[in-house]
Amino acid sequence: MFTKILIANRGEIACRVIATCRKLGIRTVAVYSEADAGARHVRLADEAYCVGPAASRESYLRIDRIIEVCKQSGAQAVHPGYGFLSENESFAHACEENGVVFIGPPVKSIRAMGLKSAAKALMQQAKVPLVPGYHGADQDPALLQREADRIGYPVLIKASAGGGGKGMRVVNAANEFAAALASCQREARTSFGDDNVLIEKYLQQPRHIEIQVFADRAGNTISLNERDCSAQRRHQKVVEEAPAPSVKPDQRAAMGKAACDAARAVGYVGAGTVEFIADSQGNFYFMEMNTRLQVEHPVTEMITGLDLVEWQLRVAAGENLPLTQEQVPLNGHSIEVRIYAEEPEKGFLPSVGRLAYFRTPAPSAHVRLDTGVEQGDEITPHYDPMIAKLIVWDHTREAAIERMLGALAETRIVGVGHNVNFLSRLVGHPAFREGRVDTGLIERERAALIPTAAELPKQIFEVAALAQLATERDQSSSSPWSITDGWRINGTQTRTLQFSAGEQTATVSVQYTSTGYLIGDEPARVVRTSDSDLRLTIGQRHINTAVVKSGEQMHVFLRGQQHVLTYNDPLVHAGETEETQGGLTAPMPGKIIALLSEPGAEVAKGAPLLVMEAMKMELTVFAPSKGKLVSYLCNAGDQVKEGVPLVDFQAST
Ligand code: MV4
Repeated sequence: MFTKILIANRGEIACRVIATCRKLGIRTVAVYSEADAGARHVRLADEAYCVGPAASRESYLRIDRIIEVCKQSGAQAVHPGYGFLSENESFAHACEENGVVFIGPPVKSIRAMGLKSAAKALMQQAKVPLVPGYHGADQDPALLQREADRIGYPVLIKASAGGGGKGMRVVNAANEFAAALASCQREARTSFGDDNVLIEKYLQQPRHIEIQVFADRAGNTISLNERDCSAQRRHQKVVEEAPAPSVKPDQRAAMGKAACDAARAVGYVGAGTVEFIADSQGNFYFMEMNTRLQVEHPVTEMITGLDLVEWQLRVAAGENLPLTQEQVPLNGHSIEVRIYAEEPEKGFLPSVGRLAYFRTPAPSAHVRLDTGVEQGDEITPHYDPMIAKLIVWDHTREAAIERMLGALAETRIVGVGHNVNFLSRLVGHPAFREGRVDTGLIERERAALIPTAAELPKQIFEVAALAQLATERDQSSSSPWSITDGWRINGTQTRTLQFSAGEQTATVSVQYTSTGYLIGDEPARVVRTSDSDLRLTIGQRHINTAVVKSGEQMHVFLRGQQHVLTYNDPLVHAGETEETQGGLTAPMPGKIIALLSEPGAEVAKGAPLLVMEAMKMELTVFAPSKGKLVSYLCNAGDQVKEGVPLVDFQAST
């Protein structure tokens, strides 16, 4: 086994690989871009090397730099994760040339599956089921038209060099074919530099079912069951599960065999995924093979109890597969959702910003969370906006759905927009619950999954009001209500709190009583059980909720949905005048360029103290008043996060 490997990736998958290495006693080398200097994968690895600026092209995709770090660090092998260089033939080849083991399939397998027409021809020879279609070399438009007519409409034209849904055109009738062909070829030429196409019978709303395969160098190839990844949006997977709700044991066996035949046909070694589409009659057809570990591998791990990264490392180190096909377990049901920094309400617009608050359910035998970020970290525009993968397991699919809804309700994210509410609605949707999941589900049920902003019920505001009062009570030493006068002394026993949410405004009046509060004529109590969790009682109702304040915003987490309100706090604006605005903490994430003064120096108000570079601009941090620069808390060259103290400064009076 290796003693040290390099992980040529970032984010959750880099952290995931590091976890297995730690378990096996393998030392880890991380690479990172300038934007990721403080990232979780860098913090977790034993060593880390910067490979370039934020842009992936200049860092995570720099084959030369990554090979250089292998040599420098003495890493014996490279795990490419997914995305980036994971299916890049040149990278796999460069590793080989430099005596570093590429933890992935042989170059020839990557190449064989890279071109779809050639891959389909190979699959045909191996008797893997294919959608009726044409994947020949002759690209004469008249011939292609005849082939489409023969297959029968609707047909799908696909770019031969494409994948993941790029460059596809549906053609419903013969007279639309020529125009669709020309448009597909144009897109293929610009996107892939190759305008070859193939034609297939178009299956309406198929299921996406994929088989996890594993092969070793001794020629053993096995299937680790299937995953259903039909819940997608624009070819981006949203929910994945294993086993597939529609697959019966004999179809599983047939798909598993077909997937192993596909892998053998290209001399596969390591972890791979053979993707099929399936119709409602149980027919299935080969689509493509992904020659890497996939994002959704955890659901397979949950139902098999296996560590797929461990298997990858063992196979790459020359060991044989530890199980035979008959020994592969299939226990219970697992579901994964991808938590993205994107706003479904705004057309799934990606969101960036700092994770001001980030709480997830405690890991257990039922709940797993794979992430590359922690509270306080930044979601940047440079990379994929996935915040985390939440994975659950239970004995049955129904129980797993309940687990997922519970785990989503315990997921609290404040600071960036996210899709958690959307995921709760999707997993809780009747069609999903009943296993009626196909590739058209999200689009069809859009209205139910992304409701337009409705009036919030009064109870949300009552919860926010009680949370606000409880916060004041819990911080009573610093609460102006207890310092100044108070309501007790003055007999001001009623508080009136004002909130807004979008266009809506609400006023909640709360009376203090000896045992708690009175809202309307209902007695209320508040028990705080964590920094955000509250147990409320209003009248006879018991309400478990969580409330996170972020400036004037209050995020109320109630019954699996997150609501954002504004609390119009009369005190916030009262105390503002004396504050010197920020100044000595980093106003945004960036890099320290120069320190301009000396520790111990007495400086005048407005004296420049340091220069940093952020968002491609230089900005200077000035002394907020006359005073003493006690010490610098950073060095030139440091990458700093927003809010990090930069200077210990003592104002003189
Ligand atoms: C298809 C298809 C219908 N019929 N092929 C899209 C991604 C690529 N891997 C294959 N894709 C499809 N190929 C035929 N002959 C429908 C899709 C498809 C799809 C497949 C899987 C998951 C989501 C999808 C969404 C739209 C279309």
